[in-house]
Amino acid sequence: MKKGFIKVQAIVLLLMISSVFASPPAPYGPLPSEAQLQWHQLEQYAFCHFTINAFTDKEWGYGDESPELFDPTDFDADEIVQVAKAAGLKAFVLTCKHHDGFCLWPTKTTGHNISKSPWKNGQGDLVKEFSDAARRHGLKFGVYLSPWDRNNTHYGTPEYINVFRAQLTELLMNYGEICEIWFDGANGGDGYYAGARETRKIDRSTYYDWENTWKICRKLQPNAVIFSDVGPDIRWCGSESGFAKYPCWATYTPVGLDGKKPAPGAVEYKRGLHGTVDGKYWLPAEVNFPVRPGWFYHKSQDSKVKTPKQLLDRYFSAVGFGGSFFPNLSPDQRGRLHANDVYALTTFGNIIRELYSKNYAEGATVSAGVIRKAGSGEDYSPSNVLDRDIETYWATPDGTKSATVTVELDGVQQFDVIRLGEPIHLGQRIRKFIVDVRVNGQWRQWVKNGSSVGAHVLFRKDVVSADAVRIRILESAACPLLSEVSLWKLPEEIPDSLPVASNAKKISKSQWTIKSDSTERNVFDGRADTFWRSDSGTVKPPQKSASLVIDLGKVESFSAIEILPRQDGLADGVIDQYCFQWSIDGDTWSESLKGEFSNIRNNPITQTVSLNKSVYARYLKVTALRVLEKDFATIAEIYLVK
Ligand code: FUL
Ligand code: CA
Repeated sequence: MKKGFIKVQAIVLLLMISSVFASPPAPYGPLPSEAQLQWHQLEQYAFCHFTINAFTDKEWGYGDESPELFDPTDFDADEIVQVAKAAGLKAFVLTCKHHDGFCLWPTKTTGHNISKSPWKNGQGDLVKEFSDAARRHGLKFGVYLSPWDRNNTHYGTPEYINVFRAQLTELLMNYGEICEIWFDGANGGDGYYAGARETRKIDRSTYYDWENTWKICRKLQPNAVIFSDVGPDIRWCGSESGFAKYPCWATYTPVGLDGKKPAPGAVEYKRGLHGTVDGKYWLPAEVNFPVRPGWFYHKSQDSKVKTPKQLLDRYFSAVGFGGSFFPNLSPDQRGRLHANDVYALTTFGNIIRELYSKNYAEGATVSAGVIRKAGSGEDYSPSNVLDRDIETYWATPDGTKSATVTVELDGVQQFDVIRLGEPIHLGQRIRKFIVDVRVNGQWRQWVKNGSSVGAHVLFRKDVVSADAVRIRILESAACPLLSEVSLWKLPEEIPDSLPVASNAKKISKSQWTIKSDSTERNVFDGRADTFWRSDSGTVKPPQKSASLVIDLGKVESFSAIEILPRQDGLADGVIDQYCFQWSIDGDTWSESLKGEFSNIRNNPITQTVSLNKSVYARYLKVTALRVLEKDFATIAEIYLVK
């Protein structure tokens, strides 16, 4: 008894002494939760947009679409999930309800759901099909539930929040473990609203009472991360292009609009591109982007699928900057993926597998200028950067602001990618670093402007033959820690084309003219950076709209009109409600073809309007009924497709 007591005392004393001379580094700043740590390890996962829009050729349904339109002829969840898996994607997040309000599962909250569709005689449940398939193939599963609902009669009233929460509860209770819950910017605007067909404005910062909705998520799926423009777990990177910006901090202080509290859809979202150094919350970036120009399937975009090279470029800006790579899959009317998408995704997967097949830092010897003193059971040696385990790391003593770690490779190695990581469970600390490589006995700078590191950062450079690599940490908010230094090489061939080429032919614009010689000709100069701009004050719905008439030079036949919005990132004058008319003689005009360019603010891609037949015309009239910002209209380019 006494002996045991002394032994315990001795251990306590030893622990006390070792904690005076050595102790683990104190955490710095906001820290990731357990769920966020798990999420960081996913790195790449699939989004999937599939609903009635695939059958109506729309990006945003208005909410008045009949459920009968949803009838995939050859749906195959296993095939889609297996393509995602072959692309190296580790989870699958499905749009269970998009803005049009159609629920892909037999919800009890609204009749506007899949049980009213002919598919599987109304017995189908797409959420179940996909969540089961994801699990069968070892992928996690996540759900997207659009807060904006252009179908629901209650949208805009407090009652709708109950409907929304009931839908969320169904999704979180009936489909097993959910890894991510995805809420978009929660628009509000015009819609069908059970026949009202009106505009319903909501106050985005108060209407949804997000705090209490997030509580439901926490209670029902405590391991899931919640995504929105403002978190609370994962932030939007502020772009749908697939590119974040470096440095890209895992911490973020969202700034609300007009001095209001930040809320989904009511933040200065472009700040998400970089995040905030020393930000208030741990809110790493998710880089979501469609593999096609749009989020939903459109036949006209079959040849515009991102190539393996274009996917890889985005990988280096997403995972490469410390965020996640989140490409979107768009099943077609069969309920399957087009051959170009399958090719691009699976080829991308092969490239990533090859990239990570050999770590050229393996077998290296690592040394550092300073090493933190380790207590018993602790290990802060520099060689910890080699094991690719984020929890083991090289640490420096308290008070250190700069330090160097040198990796002597196992002979001369050839590589073109370096990957670094911090043990983020202790926060994000490194602010500035340089990577040098030693070539023929000479050190030379390889990465010059290193800044954020976080869970992972990747730099892709020209292939180098070097026998040592050195990371010089120049600035750190607290004693720097490093958990990973690894070196990789990309395959020589990165394909940049697609197997199925387009057969859509565009009409030559060489004979096009306009009435005057103003900026109007900018719509057919073939340049994306020049645009037509109508005079200020010409667009003021519902009274005023700006029109542009083009003379094609001769009667042409075409079946689709393409409009490229201005490409300089500004929303001023970007048309979101259009009207087209055409004429053979310039006197008698066709009926108006009106519609909406959905999601053009976040994703300003070429907008294709199919006429569903070929028409003959020499004159085309384009009218801007509504624009996103300001009171004039702009168009960068117009194309006519045969
Ligand atoms: C946006 C939506 O408006 C788009 O349609 C798409 O779903 C994208 C992922 O989020 O907020
Ligand atoms: Ca132009």
